[in-house]
Amino acid sequence: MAYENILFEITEGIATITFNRPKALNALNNALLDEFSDALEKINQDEEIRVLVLTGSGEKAFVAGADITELATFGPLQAKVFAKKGQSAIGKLQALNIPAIAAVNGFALGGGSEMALACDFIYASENATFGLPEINLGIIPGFGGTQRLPRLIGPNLAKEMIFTGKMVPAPEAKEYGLVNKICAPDQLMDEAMKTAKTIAAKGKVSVRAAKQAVNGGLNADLSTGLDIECDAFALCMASEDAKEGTTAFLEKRKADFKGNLK
Ligand code: CO8
Repeated sequence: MAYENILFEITEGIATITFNRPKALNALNNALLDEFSDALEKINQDEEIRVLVLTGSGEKAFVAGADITELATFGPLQAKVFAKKGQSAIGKLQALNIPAIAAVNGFALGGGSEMALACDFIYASENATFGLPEINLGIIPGFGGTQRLPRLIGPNLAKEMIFTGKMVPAPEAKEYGLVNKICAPDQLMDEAMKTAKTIAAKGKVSVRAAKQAVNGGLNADLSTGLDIECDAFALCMASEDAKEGTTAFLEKRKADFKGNLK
């Protein structure tokens, strides 16, 4: 599939997807969601890719939400199809077998916030603004915001954001626990890439297992979560990386993970 609404690059095992409709502040339309979904499938099939970084084109926006021009033409059935398409793409992002970092470089509104919420963590530029302003359009978040936001920042802060549609600047978003790190705008991608490289240098099996254990346990009770962790731990112990990591420690040298899924 040719991409016209996203940029997709892979460098040294790190994939970058850039939402690329800067004239519409990278708003999510049908075509963009199809391309995004296609790129995520490619990433999941490519064992050489270790980390995904998501960002937006231009200085103003990560993603300013679903494309309201397109949204305004939908009847209820089209709205349901579009909401399912967005949820499926964003679900694929959350379920990606490698870590995904959102580098939020401006407005992350509506579907844009929901996209960032499905990443494993968020770095934001000083000028980033988060929000779920759907209430101002007479609708509600439809790409998972009513579900993922309360799980991340707690129900009360999430409800305040959803009921008021308020804009949340980066420092406040960090206080909420929505954002891990705030960076100067010109440092944002460097910081995200630096962390991506750190993760990419770890064992491939253990990084994937850690993500599965955390995500698998989040929606389960503690006892089920601990079982998930045990299974993931056992899987790691069978890997070449665990052999290398423990041997390197005992030999007092730095581990040299080969990047195999064995
Ligand atoms: N969709 C389409 N176009 C957009 C969007 C958008 N979401 N946001 C901005 N644009 C366009 C503007 O129309 C404008 O285009 P043009 O230059 O042709 O007039 C251009 O981008 C620049 O925008 P502004 O001139 O408005 O820039 P400002 O700096 O004045 O304002 C804002 C920036 C505050 C981000 C403002 O553009 C804004 O409020 N945008 C809309 C934000 C919003 O409400 N997002 C939520 C959308 S709904 C959603 O995401 C629901 C997801 C679930 C859907 C479920 C489906 C059924």
